[in-house]
Amino acid sequence: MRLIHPSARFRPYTSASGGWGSAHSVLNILWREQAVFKGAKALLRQNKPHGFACVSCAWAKPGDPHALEFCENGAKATAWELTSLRTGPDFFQRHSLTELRSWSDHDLEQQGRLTHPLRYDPQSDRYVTTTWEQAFGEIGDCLRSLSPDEVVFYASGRASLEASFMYQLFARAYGTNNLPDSSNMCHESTSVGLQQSIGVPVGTVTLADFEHTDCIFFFGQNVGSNSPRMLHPLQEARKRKVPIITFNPIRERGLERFVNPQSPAEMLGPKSTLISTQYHQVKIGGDTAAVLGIAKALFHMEQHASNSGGETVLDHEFIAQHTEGFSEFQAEVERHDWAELERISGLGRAAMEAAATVYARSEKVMVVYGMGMTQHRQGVENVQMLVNLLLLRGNMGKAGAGICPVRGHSNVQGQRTVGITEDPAKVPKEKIERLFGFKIPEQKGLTTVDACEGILNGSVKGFIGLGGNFLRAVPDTNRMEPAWSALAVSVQVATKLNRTHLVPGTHTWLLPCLGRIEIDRQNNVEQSYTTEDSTGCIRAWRGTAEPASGQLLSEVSIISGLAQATLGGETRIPWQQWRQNYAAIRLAISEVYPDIFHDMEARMWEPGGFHRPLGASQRKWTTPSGKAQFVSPSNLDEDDDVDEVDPDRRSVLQLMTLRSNDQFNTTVYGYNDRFRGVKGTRSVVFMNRSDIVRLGYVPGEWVRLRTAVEPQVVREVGPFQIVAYDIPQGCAASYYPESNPLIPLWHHAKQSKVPAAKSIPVVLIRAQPSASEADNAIPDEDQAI
Ligand SMILES: Nc1nc2c(c(=O)[nH]1)N[C@H]1C(S)=C(S)[C@@H](COP(=O)(O)OP(=O)(O)OC[C@H]3O[C@@H](n4cnc5c(=O)[nH]c(N)nc54)[C@H](O)[C@@H]3O)O[C@H]1N2
Ligand SMILES: Nc1nc2c(c(=O)[nH]1)N[C@H]1C(S)=C(S)[C@@H](COP(=O)(O)OP(=O)(O)OC[C@H]3O[C@@H](n4cnc5c(=O)[nH]c(N)nc54)[C@H](O)[C@@H]3O)O[C@H]1N2
Ligand SMILES: [Mo]
Repeated sequence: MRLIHPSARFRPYTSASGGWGSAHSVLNILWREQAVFKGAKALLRQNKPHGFACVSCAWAKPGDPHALEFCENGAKATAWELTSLRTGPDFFQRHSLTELRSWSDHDLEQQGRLTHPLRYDPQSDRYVTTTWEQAFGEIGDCLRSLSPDEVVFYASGRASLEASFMYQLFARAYGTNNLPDSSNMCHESTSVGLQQSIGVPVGTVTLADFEHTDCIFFFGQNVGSNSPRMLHPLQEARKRKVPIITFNPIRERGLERFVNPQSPAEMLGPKSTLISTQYHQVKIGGDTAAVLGIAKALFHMEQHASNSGGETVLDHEFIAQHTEGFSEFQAEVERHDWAELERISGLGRAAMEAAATVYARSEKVMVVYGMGMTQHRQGVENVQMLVNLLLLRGNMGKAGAGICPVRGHSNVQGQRTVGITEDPAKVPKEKIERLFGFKIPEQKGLTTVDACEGILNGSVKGFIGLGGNFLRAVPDTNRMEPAWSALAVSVQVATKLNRTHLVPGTHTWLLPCLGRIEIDRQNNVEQSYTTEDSTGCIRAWRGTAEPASGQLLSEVSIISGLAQATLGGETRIPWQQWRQNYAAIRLAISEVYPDIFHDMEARMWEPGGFHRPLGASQRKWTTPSGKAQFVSPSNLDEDDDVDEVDPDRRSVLQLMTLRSNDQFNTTVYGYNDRFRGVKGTRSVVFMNRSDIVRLGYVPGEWVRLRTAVEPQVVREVGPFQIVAYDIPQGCAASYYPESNPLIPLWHHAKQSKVPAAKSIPVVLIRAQPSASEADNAIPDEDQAI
């Protein structure tokens, strides 16, 4: 089945986010996935006590849930997993991998759930069914024939705490710390930045803080599409007149207006809630300059207050008692004049002063942020600038204040907590060695970028993927695919078919697993599982729907099967016992991490779960200096790589790669991006109208995008149609994952190695659409001024 696109359109979206559009969209997908009844029934249990944790984002789930505790995109994710469609053995008999490689991401996953364990057969170029026993045995043989440091154990951020804990033990007992996860492409800038600044790798804000805060800053996060349930606490805060100050290059609808689709009064009435009270369209990569501007304004206000005997603006007591590096930071701020800060941020001085004025008036401020901060060359410093801003007025370690990174995958934060990390220094080594009777390898493992380098240079020979779509999510995808075929072993554990599964190595398996919404029975007992959300809250859940196929195994079972086949009885890890009773895994987790997980079995069912202890929330700073750290930025200019191609940067645009409202990462549900007004296509590049004219184009023209650094390697995507959009001059946007071939592998955050997917220097090249692309073009009249 190939998708017939609805015809492409572009009509700026003028309604609020949420509302009828959202309700309509939920019904649509339940219908399309043939999951109306099953899906609707499941939605009532979503994010509820004794129900399942939404498989979409990691935003906190309240202890006293609403009657319907889900959002449009959470409902889409549920329908996507509970679909009645199946990708069974007959599908693979009909289609070779060569053929399937010409299919789109959307069409692949749209085939439905995988049902049987599969092995790639090179002769017929097809996946053929195998048995679990045989698959485990053969994979075990393959892994034993490789050297452990040649194998990568990737995790995508969905697997439960139980499965994740087992997975890292498996990798380490096998002999490697090669444990990259999706976090390496996502919030690793947070983990590195916050650890240095405040001594914890995670955010400090909890749901309760939203009830106390009196001001919220929002940097580079698209709440309406990517964490819509957060719109509820934001709406509540707005009802209390809490100002929300947003920094984003484009005017995201969810950050402007919201109608709660679960409130009949709002749905029927004319009222929507204004979300952002100030909206600053900062240039891509201009946030550090913007924060320095706000700090500069605060220092001026402070000076003025001290001259006139007014109230102080900075919290001097907090700064003296709790922080280090303040005077260096202040000197750095003074070093940059307004003209420079205005040029780099793209904001006027008055805008930065306006933000500072509200900040100075507020007593309990929180900063929320997302990929717009972390996926930059200066991703780590971006995060640290946000902390600096909070520290200036003691907005850390008190109710209603703090730092709030919005994580992506629903258990990505938890995976790190239970040991999925390439850095062995971050796991309790002695305890694990003593309990389980093996030595943790000392050598640091590979991050995602390192793993890609290893695949390119042939030093990585085996790859196990616990979920995800690695080959589509990573940078430089056009260079990665050919190299991937040289893998000796590729094992992918998945729920649905994706691109990564279609590029086989010498020995290749595709192992289908239960989704988290499905009932997981072991020995006839229904098992529960746990996750940790973006606010450090740990909670138990259980699946509620019948499994998509009788052949599916849980992730826990698959890991234990692989581990037993690979390691035999080499360790004291009780794989078989754990597989049969997940409470035994939790007991082991609480023995290894007692500070966080003591009495886990009881506490995990408390309403709303339990919070992990965080020093920074008590103003205890576990940094080397014992204080919270002001960090001075090393460089305000996002892109120091461009000069080699175009020193005056006239032709170069700064490209950010975005998610639409109709996708979950590489899973493309559909071709509409409702809030941005785009329908029926993803082949677009959003540009400022004056750039379009200046570069000699007209809206609607077709172009290819080419990366403007390292010209000896041609990195191109397209053709895309130009859409005139409200975006700062010099900036452009296109969709992820289609644009991933543009990101050079080395173009990542300097300290965290998160690919700089939000600041790719590109130039345009005029192009011709194919007949079918031209057929589905956005009509000219949609772009008339
Ligand atoms: N429905 C849905 N939900 C999701 C996902 C999904 O794909 N679909 N993905 C999940 C995952 S894994 C993650 S990590 C999160 C991602 O959620 P987000 O963090 O919201 O990530 P993006 O969609 O990439 O959008 C980043 C936002 O940052 C802005 N931005 C880009 N560059 C800059 C900049 O330089 N400065 C500023 N101030 N802003 C900038 C963009 O305009 C955009 O609004 O969502 C999670 N939830
Ligand atoms: N250009 C660009 N690149 C990016 C980003 C960007 O903003 N721009 N964002 C980055 C970010 S933030 C992230 S997190 C990564 C995401 O990278 P990944 O996490 O690797 O990718 P996903 O698209 O989330 O993975 C989707 C696949 O997961 C499988 N799956 C779904 N549910 C389950 C489950 O319960 N169990 C198992 N075993 N498998 C399951 C399905 O087969 C599905 O096809 O991409 C990164 N790449
Ligand atoms: Mo993410």
